[in-house]
This record gives sequence, structure tokens and C-alpha cells, in this order.
Amino acid sequence: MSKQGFFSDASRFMSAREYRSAREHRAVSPGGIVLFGAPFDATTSFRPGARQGPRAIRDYSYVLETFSPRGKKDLETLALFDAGDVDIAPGEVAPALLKIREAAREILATGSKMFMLGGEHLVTLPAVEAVHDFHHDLVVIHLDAHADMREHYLGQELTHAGVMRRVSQVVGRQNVFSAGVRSISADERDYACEPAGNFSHRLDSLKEFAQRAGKRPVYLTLDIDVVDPAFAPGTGTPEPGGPSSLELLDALELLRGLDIVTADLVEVAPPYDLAGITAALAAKICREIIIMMAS
Ligand SMILES: [Mn+2]
Repeated sequence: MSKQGFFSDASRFMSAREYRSAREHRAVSPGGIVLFGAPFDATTSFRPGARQGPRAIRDYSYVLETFSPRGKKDLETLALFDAGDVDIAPGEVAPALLKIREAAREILATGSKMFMLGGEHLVTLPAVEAVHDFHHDLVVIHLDAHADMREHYLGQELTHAGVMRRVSQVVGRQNVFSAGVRSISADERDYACEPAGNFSHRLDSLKEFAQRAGKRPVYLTLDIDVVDPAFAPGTGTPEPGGPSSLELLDALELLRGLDIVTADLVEVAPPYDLAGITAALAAKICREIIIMMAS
């Protein structure tokens, strides 16, 4: 285990020059995985703090081994590179999303896969937009306690409560599969349930979603609040009645073998995290998904 944990302690997104040099040194390579943070939480509806997520997940990666007994691989043997965090000015929504999209494009242009640490869930939208430019047949697999399919929330279109609706408009509603959802408004339900079979409160539906994704490129977005707040209290909008951390890790196995070209883990909010248990779980989930992406 390295002294810093899995990831570097980079606190800012690298400059274009540093990026080129990393590429020249083959730290960033086609087929490798580039990790970056999107410390943004300007639209959180209940309690903010997710902007501190990337730092906490990196910190708590220290408690975990780099080897995954499930994936039977060691992170240290992978071409994994931490590009740091996107520089985001607090409070502004559109400029922040633009910066995240540009950062994602820059990474994807190297031929690398990508793993993004949120941030609130809205950060998924610019990342999906960037990935969709490279992969027009993209499938999005979404794990979340909430549907996040509101047309508007408090009069706004761009919020974490509506992010999956916006994502559906980018990639096509039929290409978005949601699992673990146990909180939904009546309006969202009409949208979420059409077409039938793309939406479930259960995690074992991932098996069917994986079959339907087949060989297509996949974007996996995981909102930490999909896990029961007893196991992941450090999040902005806790929703009781969810799976344990073990049940989630087991369910992720159903995605093994998919071509996950990008993944994100969002909504870890350290100010509400007790003893770092959410950040430690998030770091473990990152490890498992990154190893799955590299296989
Ligand atoms: Mn969400």
C-alpha cells in the first residue's frame, strides 16, 4: 500500500503541460484509467458538502489494500493515473459543468477510460456528454436511492434532482438503466417507467441490465446514497431502506465483463460522515469498479 493511499493527494486538476508530460511518461495511456475529482455541490437540495468528497475518498483509500480479493488484481499493477481535481469556482453552475466537460474530453482524447469522484450528482451530466461524443452507442447504468428524473426542481432544470432526466436526453431514455431506486415523485414515475423495464428498486436487476448492455460501452454512475444510510450516512439526502455495503458490493459483481468506459461515484458528503465510514466504503467501491474496468 502506498503512503498516500490508492490515489495521489492531488488537489487540483493538472495543467495541459503536466498532462502532456504524464502522457509522455506513459502514466496516461490508451486503455489506462484516469481518475479525477469534480468538487462541486452548488445545486444540492438538502445539505451541501459533496464538494469535499474527492478529498475524503482519496484520504480514506489509505485504509484499504490495493489488492482486490474479488477482482483478484492489484491497483498497483494497473495503468491508473490521478489527474487531480477540476478547478471549480464555488457557486456557479454552468461554468463548472463546462469545466468538467472539458476535463473529461481531454482525458478521453488520450484513449483512456475515466473514473470521476463527485461532487453532487449533477457532475454526471457533463461527463456523460463528453463520453457520448466518443461513444454514440453509450449505455448508462445508474445506481441511486433517488430517481433524479425531475423535469424541474425549485424552478431549475440543472440540479442533482433532475440529472438522470438530462442524461436521458443526451443518450436516449431507452439507454438509461436505473437500479436501487426507492424514492421517486409521482411525476418522475411516469417518465422513469417508460419504456418499461429500464427502472427498478432492486439491485439484482443489474443482471438483466448487463445482458441488455451486452458489448456496448457503458457509463456507470453510482450515487453513494443507494446504500442504506446506516452504512453510508455521509451524504446529502439519506434515504433509509437500502442495501448494505456488502449487498452493494455483491451486486456490482453482476456488471463484471461489461465494457465500462467511464464510471463515477457521487454524493459523498464528508461533513455528515461518521468516523469516515462512508468515505472508506466509497474508496472500496472505487477500487472494485476500477479493477473491473481494467479487466
Ligand atoms: Mn442521485
